[in-house]
Amino acid sequence: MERYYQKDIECADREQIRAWQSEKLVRQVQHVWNDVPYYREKMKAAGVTPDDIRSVDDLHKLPFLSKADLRDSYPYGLLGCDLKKCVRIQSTSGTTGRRVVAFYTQHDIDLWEDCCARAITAAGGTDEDVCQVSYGYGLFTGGPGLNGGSHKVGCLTIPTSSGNTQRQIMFIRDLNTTILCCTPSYAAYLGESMKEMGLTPDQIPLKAGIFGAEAWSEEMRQDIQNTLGIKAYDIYGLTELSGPGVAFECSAQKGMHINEDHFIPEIIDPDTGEVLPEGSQGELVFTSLDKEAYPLIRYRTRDICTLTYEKCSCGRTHVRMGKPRGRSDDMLIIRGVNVFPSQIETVLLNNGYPANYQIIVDRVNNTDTLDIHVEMTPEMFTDQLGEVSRRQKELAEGMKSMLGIKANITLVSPKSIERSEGKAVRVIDRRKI
Ligand code: DLL
Repeated sequence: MERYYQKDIECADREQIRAWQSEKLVRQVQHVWNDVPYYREKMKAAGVTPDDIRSVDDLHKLPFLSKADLRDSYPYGLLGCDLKKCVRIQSTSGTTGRRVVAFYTQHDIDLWEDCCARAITAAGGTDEDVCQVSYGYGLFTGGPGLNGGSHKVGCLTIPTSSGNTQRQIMFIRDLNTTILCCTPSYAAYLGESMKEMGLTPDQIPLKAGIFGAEAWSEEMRQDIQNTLGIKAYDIYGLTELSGPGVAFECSAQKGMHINEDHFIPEIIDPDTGEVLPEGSQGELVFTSLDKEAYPLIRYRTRDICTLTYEKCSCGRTHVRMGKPRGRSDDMLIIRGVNVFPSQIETVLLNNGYPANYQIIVDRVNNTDTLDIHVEMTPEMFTDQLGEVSRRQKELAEGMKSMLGIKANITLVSPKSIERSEGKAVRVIDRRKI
């Protein structure tokens, strides 16, 4: 049963998709004008009224919303309906400043879970599957979103939440879990733990994984797929727009289809705000089309990626986003050079190291320093100093050619870098600027 492969919507032609988007956009803009004074003021300041918005072609006239707007209007300033109609909040995992609190009506939750159900279906999930949801449950959207999607698909759902690795593995083996949902870093850790227990991929019942909530490289995908013997699918989303399921990968594994019946994406130049042509790399901006409680227009995600409208071999026509290469605010500027953690990860995985590393940036005598601590695998572990220093030098050269700046590499013993059960913390920036 594939109730959530909604072919009439997911494979509609472009003209049809634009017609739906235009109709919904007009309605959504009227909704925020009437019900969200904060955004109405922004529209007035930009000299736009709902009458100016007749189709998707007018989208660029509308003002952007940024994370700062969300924080300034905390907690109720962007609420689009009577609080009485809301049935849930979720909140971001942000570590600095005020949290973002997103509100949901029952209708909003239904649509969100539909999006997650599409993602599970695209990963091959049906009501025959056992789906273990090892994303955190609670304020974080990962657990609740995929839990709801899994129910809709009709999978037997195991709500383990994150953590307690031995118990995760016990459920996978005893209940024959076929689909695993968690962050890619936790999937890698589960794989490593199962390997240590002597389990080979054919002894692990999993067939697919739905991994997201943080940036991960193609190399990391290969690693996870090989250790667990699965196909690993990417999934994207953010609390402000509902949670996971804004976009998801299909069997082609070539970019994530954005649920265009619910969201309009744009790519802009993060410095000027100018909308960029197809294929350009820039900041991803979303307009939600159906949300009642927390409708966001032209919300700047700060995620950097590209969009492609090229035909996908799976038959879906919804636009695909490339893997975000980190957030614009994840980007480190070291000695004036832009460095993304994902570039560092690519060098490590290409050289046979696991994705267990920590990036430490500091400023000594007014000069930025970049130190990368990298775990060795048990196979490469040695106490011969000459061999360790040869490896460090080799890796430093690889980093120099990828990043264009010098990095100090320290190889550390296996398992010495703390593992994460949710989003991994890779960067420690000690600079006081
Ligand atoms: O991370 C929602 C989510 C849960 C997505 C489970 C996928 C799976 P937030 O905590 O609000 O929500 O963080 C959103 O995480 O703006 C991206 O920077 C990053 N992110 C999410 N998915 C991906 C992905 C959830 N597949 C922020 N690849 C987003 C890269 C991702 N980064």
